[in-house]
Amino acid sequence: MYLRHRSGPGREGVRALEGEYGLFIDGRWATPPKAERFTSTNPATGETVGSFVAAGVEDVRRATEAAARAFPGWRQTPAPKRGEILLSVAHRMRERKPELGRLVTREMGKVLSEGLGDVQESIDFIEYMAGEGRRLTGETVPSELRSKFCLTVRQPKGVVACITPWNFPTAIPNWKIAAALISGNTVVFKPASATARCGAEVVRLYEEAGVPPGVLNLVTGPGGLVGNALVEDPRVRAVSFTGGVDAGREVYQRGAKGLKMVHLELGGKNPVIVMEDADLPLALEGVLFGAFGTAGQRCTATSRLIVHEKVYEPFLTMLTQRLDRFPVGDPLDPTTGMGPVASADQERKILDYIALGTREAKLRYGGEKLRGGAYDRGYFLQPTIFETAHGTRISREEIFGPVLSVIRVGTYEEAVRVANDIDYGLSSSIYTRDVNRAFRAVGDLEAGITYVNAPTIGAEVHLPFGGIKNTGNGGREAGSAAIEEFTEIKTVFVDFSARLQRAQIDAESAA
Ligand code: UN1
Repeated sequence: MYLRHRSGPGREGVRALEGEYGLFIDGRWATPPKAERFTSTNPATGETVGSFVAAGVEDVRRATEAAARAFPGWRQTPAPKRGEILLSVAHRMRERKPELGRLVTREMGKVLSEGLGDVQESIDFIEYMAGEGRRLTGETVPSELRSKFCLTVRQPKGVVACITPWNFPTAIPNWKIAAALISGNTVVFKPASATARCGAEVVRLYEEAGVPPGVLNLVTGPGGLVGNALVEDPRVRAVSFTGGVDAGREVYQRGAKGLKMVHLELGGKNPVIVMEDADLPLALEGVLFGAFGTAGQRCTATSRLIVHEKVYEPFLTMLTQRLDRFPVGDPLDPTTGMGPVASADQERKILDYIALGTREAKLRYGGEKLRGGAYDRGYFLQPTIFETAHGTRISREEIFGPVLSVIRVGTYEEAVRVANDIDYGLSSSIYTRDVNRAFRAVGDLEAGITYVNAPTIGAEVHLPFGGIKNTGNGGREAGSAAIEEFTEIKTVFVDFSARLQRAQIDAESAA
């Protein structure tokens, strides 16, 4: 017997069960018999935020079957109608933004303004995709023959798997789900276990907005089991994954066996270059937000600061003095600059890198785990700055924490060389007042995203997002690129000449 959870419009829903969630398969919340459960916790306080089913292979199968059954009906639903449902999701999310923003902060630890920003990014993207339902454009081009019409149309891929990380627990799921659904696909969604409640609440909004049963399904559980089962399921035609490089490589390889489209958004080691003519107070605010916003746990976080020697010491002094007034603490308190890191695992990994950094570079600021009082309940680290030569491990490897490596350079050319000599290529930035140099940098920096006089974080949803090198495998999400990821192109030739016309052969003689 499945335990049915009360859920849906007009009813008490899962909150009545105090954050206890089932799987959402074929339009129903249910807990499989003898299911094991896991919990998510607040990284600031250690309190439990939600309890979830550790799904098994059999649950994944039921979810992909439900998605496959729902696919013919959903693909036939006119895209503008699909868009109306998305608009309703966005509307509901706007109404619940304060509550959802707090949930993001409670479950993931980013400060409340950023928790609300995460939800706003979801709303923006869902609304943008709703409008896309009235476009989904193809191309119309001339034929080489007479009385023949050539065009392309977009078709959905089928069942897609969306596997998402914990650092943007509502935004990244919505980037994937809304783009997949407007394109006519059906979805099986697996959120990161650490932020599964945010994932489940996102799904509830789609449910309440009237997404038909089976069109969006939720499975929770460990990536090694649930994620792999999803990627390998023969019904799944495409996979969209955001996470670490090692996991991404594995997803890619497993997907390749089934010749699936695998979209990967992986790591970054994003540089900010501060040139000698930069507006230093502006660069200071940008570096602070880029490096220590979300406690450095963004793929786009500023993790390398490349500074021209002429402004090196003054800029670093400004930065460290500013950090003295950058309180680390309760992420729900609006005066807090930085909250905890997301989990014990994260904390351990970051502290290991800090220990490594003290051996291979010079610790300039921070470097400690914060202790005493409320700090002891969570994973609070000091914002940390190392002065380092280019090439050290801390300046090359993705740490995903509030650790900034600062590298001194003598020229623009050296700055670009250092910026580009890295395995990743997501975001990049240059602060300079020289417009010629700024535009040169746009061409020179090897990355999917370049900012001028702005930090490496803060991408807007209607532009493509993604990177080169180990950051991904060539795709882009968000923007119009999102539609490309989730559709197949069909090329159509309509011959209305009422006779056989042969391309390449008859073109010369066509009358
Ligand atoms: C991520 O860190 O994976 O540009 C996404 C930004 C956000 C998205 C980051 N809009 O920082």
